[in-house]
Amino acid sequence: MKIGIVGLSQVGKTTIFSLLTGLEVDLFAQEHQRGTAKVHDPRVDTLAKMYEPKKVTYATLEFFDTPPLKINDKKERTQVFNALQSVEALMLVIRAFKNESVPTPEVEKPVDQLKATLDEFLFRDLDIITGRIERLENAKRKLEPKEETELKLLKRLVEVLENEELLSKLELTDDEKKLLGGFSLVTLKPIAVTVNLDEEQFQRKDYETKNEVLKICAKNNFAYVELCGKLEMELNALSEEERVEFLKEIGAEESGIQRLSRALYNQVGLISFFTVGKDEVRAWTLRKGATAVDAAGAIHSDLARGFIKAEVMKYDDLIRLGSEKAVKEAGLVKLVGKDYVVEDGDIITIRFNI
Ligand SMILES: Nc1nc2c(ncn2[C@@H]2O[C@H](COP(=O)(O)OP(=O)(O)O)[C@@H](O)[C@H]2O)c(=O)[nH]1
Ligand SMILES: [Mg+2]
Repeated sequence: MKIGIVGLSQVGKTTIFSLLTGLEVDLFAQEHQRGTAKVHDPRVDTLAKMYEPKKVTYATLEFFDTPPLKINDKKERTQVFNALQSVEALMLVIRAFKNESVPTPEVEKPVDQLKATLDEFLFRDLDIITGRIERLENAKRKLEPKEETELKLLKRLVEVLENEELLSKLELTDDEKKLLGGFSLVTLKPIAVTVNLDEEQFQRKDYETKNEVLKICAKNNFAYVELCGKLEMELNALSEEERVEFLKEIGAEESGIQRLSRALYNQVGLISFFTVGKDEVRAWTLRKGATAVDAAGAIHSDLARGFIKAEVMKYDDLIRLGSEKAVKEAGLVKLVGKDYVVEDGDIITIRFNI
């Protein structure tokens, strides 16, 4: 799953990218960078304590950092979004932190940054769609029925965008989604808003225009995460033990980056199932609605091909009852077929034959 990090300049995009991926980055580099981030999941830690496996593997997300968007700068916008065509979701970063030594973004208030960035998203989609409409309308031939349908749909989209609304508010049929798939429209993608706070704002859990930011997020179904980039950088420099201690002191259970990775994961509609054993405890990624045979396929295509049944135990049952044996005795290990819809937190063993 690929996620693009976007926002105005000097809001902390590259800092957050570096924290998420653990990559050392040059803050002044302007080219796109990509890296992989672990999705923190305390359930994996708990399972690892229980099974003491040789290896522990977390789910991952892939991130793309981008150069800053500049307000009303079409060239810059095209560059940023062309690089993001393959991403499935966007993390939109805005800055609340105040620091005189860091130049302020083009607009200062967090809510104005959010609006300005969303406008860039809208403009991008309008550019793409109106370009396509022109090409269809200027075609020197009779349009095919499929193209007529497309043209009608595109005009519907333009109306939405011209009303300054995001395309994600539309209910599209599967056919319509397919028609639009190739355009990689920005405002159809899931969006998570991340606000970069300073320590003082982080402590009082407030910043200028927060209510307005929250309103926009709620209206558009954006995920919303607050974190303090500076604090995260300090946390990052600590050992695991010191980190736990430090987090306790500030009254948090996990770091902002850990929270962020999970919020993104959920926002994109992903769930995890687990495999457990002495060799490895591992979290695997599926889309909501995926079935047992999809789970088998995530592990290995052979398991999907030779799928017979899957044994499913619920993470919560395992924790509540304390052992796999106890879960079995309570009759809570279910044997399921191909079409079983996997739930987040299922612990799965595939029975297969090849
Ligand atoms: N004080 C403070 N500075 C930060 C924070 N996050 C990032 N910065 C600094 O802000 C500057 C811009 O950050 P950068 O990640 O390059 O922003 P980008 O332009 O959005 O990629 C850098 O000098 C960072 O060290 C933060 O939470 N607090
Ligand atoms: Mg940057």
